[in-house]
This record gives sequence, C-alpha cells and structure tokens, in this order.
Amino acid sequence: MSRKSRYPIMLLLLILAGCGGWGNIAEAIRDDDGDGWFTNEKNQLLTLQLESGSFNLPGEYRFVVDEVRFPLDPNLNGSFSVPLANANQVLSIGIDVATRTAGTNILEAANQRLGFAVPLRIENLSTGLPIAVGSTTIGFTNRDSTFSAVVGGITLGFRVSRTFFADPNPNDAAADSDGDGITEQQESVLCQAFNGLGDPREGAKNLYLIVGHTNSNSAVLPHTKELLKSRFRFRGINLHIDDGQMNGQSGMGGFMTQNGAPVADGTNLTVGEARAIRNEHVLAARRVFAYFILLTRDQVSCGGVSAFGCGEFPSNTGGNVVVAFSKLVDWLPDIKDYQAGVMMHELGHNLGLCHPTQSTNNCPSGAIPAAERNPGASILGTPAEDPPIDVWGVPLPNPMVLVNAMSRPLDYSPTQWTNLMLGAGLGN
Ligand SMILES: [Ca+2]
Ligand SMILES: [Ca+2]
Ligand SMILES: [Ca+2]
Ligand SMILES: [Zn+2]
Repeated sequence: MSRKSRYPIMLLLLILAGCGGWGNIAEAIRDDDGDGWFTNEKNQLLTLQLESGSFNLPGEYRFVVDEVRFPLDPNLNGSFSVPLANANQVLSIGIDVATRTAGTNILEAANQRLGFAVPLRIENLSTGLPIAVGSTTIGFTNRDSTFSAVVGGITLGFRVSRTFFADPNPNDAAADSDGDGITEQQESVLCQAFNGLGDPREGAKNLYLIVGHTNSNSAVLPHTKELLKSRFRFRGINLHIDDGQMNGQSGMGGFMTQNGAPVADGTNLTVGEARAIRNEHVLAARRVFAYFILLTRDQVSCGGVSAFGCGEFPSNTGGNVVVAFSKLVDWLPDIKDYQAGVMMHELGHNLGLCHPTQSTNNCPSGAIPAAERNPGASILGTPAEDPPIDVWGVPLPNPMVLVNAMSRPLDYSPTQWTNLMLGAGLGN
C-alpha cells in the first residue's frame, strides 16, 4: 500500500528530533526490508480481553465476538455459566476475544492513534436453542484501557492491552515467519487494508478467504461465517472471510459475473471457470495470498460429474480455488449447516486434505491413521464413501448418503489438522 502522505512522518521526525536526536528516531522507524513492519520492537499488538461480566439473570451465555463463538469449545457450542446465586455479581471471564496489529501504517495516523470496532452479540443458551440477548459494537483504540459495555441488561468489562513486537524477519519482506503462507509484506497489506487484521508474528496463523457468489440468493450466510471462523479459531487459525466487506472495510468478494454477464440459471460451473471469474474480480495483488470460494446457484461440474463442490489440491498452478453449490434449495434457508460443510470440505482439499478413505501416503498432505479413516468423523467424508447397503446379497446405493453427509461434524480429523498444508496453494 502506498503512503497517502509523507507529511505526518515529517512532522513526527521534526517533533521527536528536538528531544531524542535524529539517530534515535531513524533507528526507531527503521523498516529495513520495506515490508511495512518496523525492524525494531515498535509494531503494535492490541489484545481485546473480555475480562468480566455482571449478569442480571442466571443462564448459559455465549459471546459472539468478531463472528467467533466464545468460550471456544470443540462442539462450537461453549457457554459461560451464571448460576442463580451469582446473578448481579461481577464474575471473572478472562477470554482474549480479538487482536489487531499496526506496523509502519501507524506513522500515518494522527497522534499515532488508531480506532477499532469489533461486533459483539450475546446469546443465552439455557433452553438449548440460542436466544439473542443483545448486540453492540465494541470500540477501542491502540492504547491500554479498561471500559465496560452494557448489552441487554448485562454489563461486560473489557481490557485492551498494547504490546510491541519486532519484525520477525527484518531483512526479508517475503519471509513467512508464522508459516501461514502469507509473506510478511502481504500480512502488512492485510493489516492496512482491513484495519489491523494481518499478523506476522510466529504462531499467528491467518487464513484470508475471499468468497464470491453468482446469484443474490447464493451469498455466504452470516451463520456460515460464524461456524467456520469459530472452528478455525478453535484450531488456532485466524480465518478472515471477505464477502465484499471485512472488518468494516471494503473487500474483494461479493456478487460476481462471468465475462461481464450474470451466470445464467442452470449453469454448472467448473473450478477452472471459478478461477477465471476470480481473476475477473479480484486484484492480482490480493488473490496471491487469498483462498477463493465461488458459491453458485446450481450444482457444479467436477471432471464432468455433477457435484456439490470441487476444490483444487495444492500444486504449482493451483490450490486456492473452490467452486461450491451454495444451498440445496436456492430459495430456501440453509439446511443443517450444509453451506458451512461444503465450504469447509472443499477448502480442505485446497489445504491438501483428502477424503478419509483416501488419506493414505498418496494424499498430498500425507496419511492419517487407519482409525481416523472414517467418513463419518470428518467433514472430508463423502457420500461416495458410504458403503452400499446389501439387500439379499444385492448391493444397492445407500439411501442415507445425504443424511450421512449432513450429520458429519464440521471439523477435520485430528491428524488432518496436523497435516494441514496451510498456504501451500497460495501464489496462484
Ligand atoms: Ca520490516
Ligand atoms: Ca505469514
Ligand atoms: Ca500471520
Ligand atoms: Zn471432496
């Protein structure tokens, strides 16, 4: 990203030159490899912690922050318990719910002050089904602070902590110290374009997913985003979903045409066509570090066969594009989290994963133990893996294939997570 103006930098230099001397300032703002991260420990990490809560009613509470469900839980169904005896008391919660970063872009901000806004929703799960309690936006800046927010009779206490970090690799803008496939320069683009989302630090894995759709009914659903982001966060990966908007900024995803015209109803797109559509709508500088899913109104065509989705395996020429049938019935709501399932399944192929029964040494990401090769235990299971039913010795197609597909967990198997080839197919 180019600097909007050099004046704020000049001003900073002139002011600081009076007290610290030129050498110190030049040292402080060094970015030797020009990747947008200061060489020295001057980059900022802001951590938003949900510190405490006072609840007017007892119950089981879920906090959806930045579209991620907290407390994190393997079933994506975690809750914070408030017993009757503790209602209206200040209870300690202590969950880090969001982070934001700033690199050399801080030099462009007046008084080096940045503003962040994080959406929050509270749900009560006491009855089993989530009941919305209320929602708000949590605003904070890049300063240490504590503050509270009142949502539907619940007072939440927050703490913002600012820490500083150095460029993890100060001499190579193309380095990828955290191994997420996004170079440090690209992490900086993510940070600057989306108000603090990129993070180059070791362990800070980011996955940038751009989602397009061919029909107004086929867009990615808020519920899907929440499920996918929660699942990846639970596994230590910060998934960012750009459906035209991301973190309050304009992105690259959204409605997409093919060669300038809407895709006609009844078209069965291939993954190659999805790639061409991506190239038509997503800037080259952005798509090199993004995964892309095109959601379609109709079933898709994989190797000439009609299917719910297909995803490229990582290679020198592909590995970051998916085409997927958005909803089983175009004009109806999603059924049984189908959309999140098909997206996570096909994205799994981009990440080098195979169907459980095919997860041998021939799979790009390697084998999984035989005990995990159960199509029912991973979202990578497929109807084709369901054994045919046997009727008096005659094998017939299993009528439960769709039901089975719908009942698979929205998760990869443990070894699939270990084998994940995050970033391998990027750059194409
Ligand atoms: Ca740097
Ligand atoms: Ca990286
Ligand atoms: Ca990262
Ligand atoms: Zn598959």
